[in-house]
Amino acid sequence: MTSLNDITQQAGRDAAPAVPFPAGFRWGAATAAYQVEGAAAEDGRGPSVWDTFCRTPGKVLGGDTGDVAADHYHRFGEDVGLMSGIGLNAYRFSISWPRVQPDGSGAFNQAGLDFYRRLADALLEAGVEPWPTLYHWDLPQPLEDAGGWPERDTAHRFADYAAGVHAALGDRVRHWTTVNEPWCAAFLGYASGEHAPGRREPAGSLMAAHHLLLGHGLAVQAMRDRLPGNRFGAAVNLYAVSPATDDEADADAARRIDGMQNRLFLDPLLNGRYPEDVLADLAPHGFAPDPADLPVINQPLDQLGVNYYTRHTVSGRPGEATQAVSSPFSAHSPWVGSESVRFVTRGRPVTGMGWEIDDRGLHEVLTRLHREYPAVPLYITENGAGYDETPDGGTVHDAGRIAYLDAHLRACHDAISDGVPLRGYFTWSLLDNFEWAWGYSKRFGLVRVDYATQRRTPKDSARWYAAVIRRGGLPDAG
Ligand code: IFM
Repeated sequence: MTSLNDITQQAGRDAAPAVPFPAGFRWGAATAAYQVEGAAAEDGRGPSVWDTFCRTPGKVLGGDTGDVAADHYHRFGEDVGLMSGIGLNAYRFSISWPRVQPDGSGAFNQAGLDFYRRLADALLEAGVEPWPTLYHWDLPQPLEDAGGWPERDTAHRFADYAAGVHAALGDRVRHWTTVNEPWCAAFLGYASGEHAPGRREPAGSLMAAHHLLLGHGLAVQAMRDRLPGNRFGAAVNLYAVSPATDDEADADAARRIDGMQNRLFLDPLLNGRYPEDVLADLAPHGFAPDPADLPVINQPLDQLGVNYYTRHTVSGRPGEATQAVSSPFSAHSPWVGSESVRFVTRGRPVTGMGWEIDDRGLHEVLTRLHREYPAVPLYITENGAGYDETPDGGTVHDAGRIAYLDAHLRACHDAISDGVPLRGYFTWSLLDNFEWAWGYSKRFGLVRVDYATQRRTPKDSARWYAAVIRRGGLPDAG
């Protein structure tokens, strides 16, 4: 096994970067509670929608669950050691709502809060800044039983939960992310049913999206009132979107998908309104959110998290070659209001998820945000590549992941040179982990996890990333 010393020493031998990032840039990696923690029934944690979903036959590949995952709950000390070996100066993790407030309302579970206090302390001691996300999809089951995100009350429960976590951790955590990828939580969870809770209710999914945004706004209000010095934001999964051809129908398909994927979230968060064309597309589904919620959603943001993986190329004409956009389980579309749109494969190289690799799309997303929306400090809160991988001679030679990360970091650098206020980059993921409906079949980690032994093995990409951080940038493209 490669030791941490090896990681650091190799990084130390590298020359000054030809492509330097600004001083103070956050170099991070990300995980999420249900994907890494395990300890699903320990120390008072209650069930979440994902515990229930994983136990529903046919929902997750191989019948996998997050019961043990990467056992981060018990091994976080070792994992923090890995982070400092790589040289990360920030770690994005999520707080498990059912671990700290098992019923989703009412009493908090002190043992759950203590876990995150210990984690934050270990990080701070190692010089790694803790960046928690409050909601990465593990809704407490009792709240789902009461109607889930389509119910307005869930947004208020989320704000109460956020205030409770903030009271416990606000003294040691400065940067807070409210909701992660509300598009996925709303539309994979409540429209296509590929994700927990597996409901297929188009109208309900739209209200889920609205209430996730409302929950974000209410949570920011609740936390900022408690301790004004902290920094607050959300993390949205944005895509570059292109029409397959210059045909008008394809242009309209691109407008719709950009509307549902990007603008449905960015416009209320940053401008305090839903886009008119998207509201018109969604009117047949009865989407008529209360306009009084918009100023609540539109809280001043201190940071915006961008999760970027690929581009959508779309056609509005029948008969184009198409590809599934998310998992192989989808029988229903997550694209409410855009059902006639087809996703076109361009034949570019793909990751193990089947997602086309398109680093220029990241530059496009960042410069578009800078051009079209009010200025806010940006962070890449997720970016990475998942593959089916096998270890080779005590490590993993993940050249594909290194090439992916290198290309996307160059896109970030170009965006910074173009004036985009990009302040940090968190790769997805620190560790191999539970990839939702794909179970453990896809690996995104810088560090391999052998799930039978829980042994951690840094991959080539961990050493590569350590060298990038140590140099403060990338070498010449060569
Ligand atoms: O693993 C997920 C993560 O939970 C949310 N963003 C995308 C990642 C890769 O699919």
